[in-house]
Amino acid sequence: MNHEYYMARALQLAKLGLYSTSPNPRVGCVIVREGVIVGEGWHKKAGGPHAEVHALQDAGDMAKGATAYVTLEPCAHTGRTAPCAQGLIEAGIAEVIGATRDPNPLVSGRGYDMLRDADIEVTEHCLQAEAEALNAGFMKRMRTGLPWVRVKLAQSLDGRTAMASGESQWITGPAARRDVQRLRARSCAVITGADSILLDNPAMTVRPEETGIELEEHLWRQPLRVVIDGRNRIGGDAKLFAQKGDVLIATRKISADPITRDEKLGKLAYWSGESKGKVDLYALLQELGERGCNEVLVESGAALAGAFVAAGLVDELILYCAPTLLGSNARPLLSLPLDSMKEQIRWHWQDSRQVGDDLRLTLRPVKL
Ligand code: AOF
Ligand code: ZN
Repeated sequence: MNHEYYMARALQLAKLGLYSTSPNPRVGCVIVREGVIVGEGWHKKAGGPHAEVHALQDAGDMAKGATAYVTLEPCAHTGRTAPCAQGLIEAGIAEVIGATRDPNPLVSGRGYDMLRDADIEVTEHCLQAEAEALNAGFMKRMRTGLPWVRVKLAQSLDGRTAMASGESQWITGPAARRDVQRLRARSCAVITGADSILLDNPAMTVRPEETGIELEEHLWRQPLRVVIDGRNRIGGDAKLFAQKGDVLIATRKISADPITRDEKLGKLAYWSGESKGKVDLYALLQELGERGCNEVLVESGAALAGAFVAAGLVDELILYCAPTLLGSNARPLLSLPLDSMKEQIRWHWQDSRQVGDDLRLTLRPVKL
């Protein structure tokens, strides 16, 4: 069997951590001896054992002389857990096949060096693109300090998101809405605007039973809910405060009469930052990066989504398109006042598929 075969299995294991490892990356490990998988492991949760530790435990004595497939460079630092590179050496692993380097400055090549110094043969870059994609958020945060920004939008066939009155329930069907629940569940933070809170009063929570995801009970987590409320318009009676999970209000200037909340349900914090009379979105993303957010999901109306796009802060658009016409009085997808063709903002297709009766289009910005 070739290296890609076992690495594909390690990636499959890593994906089991899609909804639970943050702020850590999703990592899988497979230990192979004489063509037989003798150990498997994946990282479940920050603070818990790394993938390699689970796999070595699973392999026991069979790890001696075996090959380890790791989707991320084994760590070289003592964090919440002991260095995995050391663990692989001590277990007598003879060869390591890696997919990506760990851009964490604490690791960043040192893990592979440690293995090579111990005369372990190391081959890098096996299924690298797939492994990078699985942890696009972690990778971006480690390299730039910013989270991966995904903007979710739902539109009609004629590119409309709501009637002129703001009424929008429902354009897309239940399958698309379940899909959005899964996007929320994998995100570290969900960002919305005061307009959406005032209009739709959403809870912004992950409802595990709606996701169709099977996860051990203790691994479920609620993303941080971020409300961008530059003018301090939302009130303490908004539904999101009554639901479990932390909330961050991002404003231009913190109100003299801030909202308070029964913290049994979760923390409520304020953050302020202003740029050109608006909440400073770039600085907010930096703040979320510092808080360990790998992936954030923007679920907002046309104005805020348009502001993220106009500022060039979007890494991925997820556009659900429903086969219905809302007509020319209805609201447009994004507030983005452009006048000439040279101002157009181009994207490329990353993926397209049908979800229930709707289409889900995934787009990435064309980088100039
Ligand atoms: C690995 N295997 O399965 C994971 C790694 O706080 P700690 O001790 O959990 O360390 C977190 C860092 O370790 C994280 O930022 C990333 O660089 C690396 N994650 N490394 O060898 C794993 N999850
Ligand atoms: Zn480790």
